[in-house]
Amino acid sequence: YKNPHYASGRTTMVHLFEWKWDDIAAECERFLGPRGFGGIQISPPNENLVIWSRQRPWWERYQPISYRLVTRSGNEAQFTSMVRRCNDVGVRIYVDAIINHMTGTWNENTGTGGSTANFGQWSYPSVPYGRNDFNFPHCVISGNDYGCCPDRVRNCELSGLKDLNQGTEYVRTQIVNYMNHLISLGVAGFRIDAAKHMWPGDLRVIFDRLNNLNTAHGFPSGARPYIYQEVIDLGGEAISRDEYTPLAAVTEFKYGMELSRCFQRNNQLRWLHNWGVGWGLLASNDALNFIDNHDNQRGHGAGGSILTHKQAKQYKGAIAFMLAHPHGWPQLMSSFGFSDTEAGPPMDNSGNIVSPSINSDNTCGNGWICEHRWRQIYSMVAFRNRVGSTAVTNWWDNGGNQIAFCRGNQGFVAFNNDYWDLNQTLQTCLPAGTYCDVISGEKSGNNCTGKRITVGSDGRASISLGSNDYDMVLAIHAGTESRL
Ligand code: ARE
Ligand code: CA
Repeated sequence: YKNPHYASGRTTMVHLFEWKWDDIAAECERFLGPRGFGGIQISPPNENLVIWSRQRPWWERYQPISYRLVTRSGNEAQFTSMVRRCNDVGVRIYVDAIINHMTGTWNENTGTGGSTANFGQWSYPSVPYGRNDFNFPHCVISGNDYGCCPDRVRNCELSGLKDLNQGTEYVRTQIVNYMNHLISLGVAGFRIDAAKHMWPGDLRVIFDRLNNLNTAHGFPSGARPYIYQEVIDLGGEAISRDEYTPLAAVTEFKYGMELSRCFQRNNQLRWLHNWGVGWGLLASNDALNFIDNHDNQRGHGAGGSILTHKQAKQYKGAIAFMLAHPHGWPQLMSSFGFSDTEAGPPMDNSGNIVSPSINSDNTCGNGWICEHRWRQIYSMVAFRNRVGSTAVTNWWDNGGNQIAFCRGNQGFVAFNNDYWDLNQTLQTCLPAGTYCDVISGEKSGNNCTGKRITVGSDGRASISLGSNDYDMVLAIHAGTESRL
């Protein structure tokens, strides 16, 4: 369950938070496929409770009312078409699977596909689930429970969301049927929402009953779904991520927390020379890494000060480091803009999601941020694809916040997070020639709209990164996007 089954040469997925299926299909064909993205985490595809009393918040999608594939993102036909069109251009789809719980208790009780529920009876007729399918006696998780009481974290309700009992054969069967339906439609794997709140033994039974990936969508025969479990473990709790790594991959929340500290100048970049397990991170193949996610970019989920698109220069620095460094499997966040942390995606008066518009410089409009379309970010996806599994070599630092390193003889990257300029002759490990820095600009024909770097026959080059430059990163590599 730890192989993402990306198409050959691809390495990186992006979370297209709250995007519609038709828009994702188009994005695969016009951008993600051609630019070498490996996959997409999509918002939950199953029917959720409609919550008009809170102006349709983004989090209504984390309140399932059935496993029918109908949401504000689209219906089953649109979902099916999206998966087909994305797989056809080499981009995999990963589903955010909410299998710990159903809805909370609300006055409204209608779903995005018209299903209803009777919360007082724990009744969800469209599955169907009833009272016997939930954990009793009914209890709600408190903040203290995380420190002491694994049984309460797993058998009580997460913020009042009705807690399914995955220990029963019936509940397991409904969940497995839902996930196998998605596998039959061609998805490559799952994010397991709230995995900390389910017993590892129950999850193992569920995972082992999943079908192999659909060979009609280009997966090799016998391929198991990629599974990454959402377990927030910053240390000090009764439940550890180590209980889940024997099952499948795990979301590495320490990754973004530590890199955010570094790029916010609360820790020096020079210490990153042994970034990886030396920092207490998960083993590389166990880790789904990211800087921010849909929760912590808006103060939900784990605490800490996390970089987001709102602090663009530092954020692009942290993302570039993630994509330049070989540890783990990286995931990018692609957001809609917000000031209200509860607000849902751009929508019209009827609650329909408004599609992103695409500007001539590749960026998005209509309220969408589309970090994955920022040049400094998508260029580093190509960098990562190019350098492959090469090692970090020729680490250089100035004893502070200026660092540089090579990836084999395929790529070179430098960072300046100091208050003064970086002007150094450094070993790039690249063949002699002229390269275009893919951060400050890009190749256009035989020209470079950014910094030109001349690598000598000894592999060395003069590197400049001013403290007032628009970006703090410089990156060149042996691929066609950079080599002049
Ligand atoms: C909403 C309302 C609530 C209401 C509830 C029920 O906000 O006020 O009581 O509905 O009606 C998201 C939102 C929630 C939202 C929920 C359902 O974040 O606010 O509740 O959707 O609509 C814990 C879990 C972790 C979880 C985070 C948010 O361990 O699994 O909390 N993250 C996932 C998703 C979320 C989603 C859910 C789970 C639920 O990514 O987007 O919630 O499906 C320590 C612990 C962490 C703990 C954290 C916060 O750091 O280590 O484990 O995270 O505290 O409690
Ligand atoms: Ca539970």
